[in-house]
Amino acid sequence: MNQKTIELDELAAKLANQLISNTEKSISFLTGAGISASAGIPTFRGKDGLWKNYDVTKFATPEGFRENPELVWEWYAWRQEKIAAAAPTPSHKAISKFEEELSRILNKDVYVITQNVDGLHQRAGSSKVIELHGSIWRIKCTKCSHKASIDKPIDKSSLKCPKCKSWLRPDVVWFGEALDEKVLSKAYEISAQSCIMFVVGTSGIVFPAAYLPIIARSSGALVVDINPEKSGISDIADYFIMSEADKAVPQLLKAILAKIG
Ligand code: BJW
Repeated sequence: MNQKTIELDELAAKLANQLISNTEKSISFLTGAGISASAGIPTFRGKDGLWKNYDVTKFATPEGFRENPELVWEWYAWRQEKIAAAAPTPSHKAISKFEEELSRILNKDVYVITQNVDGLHQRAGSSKVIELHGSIWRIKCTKCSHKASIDKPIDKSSLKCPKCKSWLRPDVVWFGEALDEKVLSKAYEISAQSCIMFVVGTSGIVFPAAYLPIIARSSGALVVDINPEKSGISDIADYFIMSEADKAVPQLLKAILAKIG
């Protein structure tokens, strides 16, 4: 992909033009762990990533859970504590504000498709959030159909299903597990009818999430990748902004709104 160097103001003008001239299409964000990094929630990969010190096959696979559910729950309870103590970042807030303003000015929908399980987009006020990999704030039974939402870190003395006494597990998607069919179809549909897809803070190497920018681009969207390091998406994106999310997302979205407001 032949990406040119472009000033933020010129990029904002191109993106404003794209969203004004595609009246029927919406805007989407595909987000990953990097958007929550400045909230103090560790990413998975990279030098400060969770998996630098942990073995993924022990923590994010059904086999790992079957082998040692207590250990996996310990890891999830630790992450729940970290997430509960965190607040949405300037980038989460800017995306929510962008949704509000685009709805008001152009009656345009803004969707967030997130791989994160932390719920920070919803806490920032985004209303159209698709959680591809589930939520750390839901639990489900490994045997029966029991599911529940939780609003605080799990009590480690109640890890068994209240109905059938089997192990409860976090309602998240581990490697080798299928994503929820309805959630994935909605994500494909949104990607195909986006005129712009912003990709923020994902390594872009986990599928099927990594297909979404490809679908968006082949359906006519402009794809903007924002990441301090080159990601799996950077080369297929129309624009790659090499930056931490909080240094680029609020500024870029504000500049777009200024062009259309
Ligand atoms: C910043 C920043 C700052 C840092 N600002 N940015 C096709 C091809 C190849 C493989 C496959 C394929 N299809 C399926 C597979 C296998 C597998 C897969 O993709 N493997 C790859 C690793 C090769 N996929 C699956 O197994 C999926 N299931 C599936 O496809 O099932 C098929 C099936 C069908 C029918 C029946 C049965 C099966 C499931 C994938 C589930 C992923 N789950 C996890 C855990 C979720 C729960 C939890 O959170 O505990 O999801 S793994 C982990 O990776 C988590 C994340 O959501 C996901 C993506 O990570 P993300 O968000 O990109 O984070 P990082 O850490 O990788 O990157 C952070 C980025 O932020 C970096 O780029 C930094 O530079 C950047 N950054 N600071 C902005 N301040």
